[in-house]
Amino acid sequence: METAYIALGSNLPSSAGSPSQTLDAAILQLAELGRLLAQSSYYPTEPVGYAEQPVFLNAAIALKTALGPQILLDHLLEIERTFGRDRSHGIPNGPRTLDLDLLLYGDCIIKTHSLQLPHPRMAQRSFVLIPMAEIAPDLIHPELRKTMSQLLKDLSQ
Ligand code: PH2
Ligand code: MG
Ligand code: MG
Repeated sequence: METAYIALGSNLPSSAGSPSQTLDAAILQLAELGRLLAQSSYYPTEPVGYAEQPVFLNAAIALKTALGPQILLDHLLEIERTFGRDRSHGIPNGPRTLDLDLLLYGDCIIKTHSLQLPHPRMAQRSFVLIPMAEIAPDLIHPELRKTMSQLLKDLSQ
């Protein structure tokens, strides 16, 4: 069993309803993949990267799971599809019904084509670090050797 941290984001309505209803429904599905240990608040955040899109709602969860990291990622992509996410077209970093990013899986460091752990951009994104600092302030990033709180502090300086 390992603890995985997953970032959630939504800025378009899905079959579940509004972004907040989408996050509620997605977390219920994620909880089926193991044991939900923690769930952050939902944070409205300004879009990063591509500005001409609605405000996002972002969150993070901690999940204890027996699934390996690649299988877990496959399940995340499947859940994204359940909520109408279509990766075949659309603007990179553009609006989406649901985005699930595997941030951390225990202390694993993995660099393959399909999976990179820790998530390569997590330390640059306040919309990831704010919810992570809420649920796991003292968790250490296995590559950067800093806590989530410290990474968030570094970002705002
Ligand atoms: N996701 C992106 C790009 N930009 N901005 C915010 N605020 N929240 C996101 O989840 C987000 C983003 C690509 O995944
Ligand atoms: Mg993603
Ligand atoms: Mg993302």
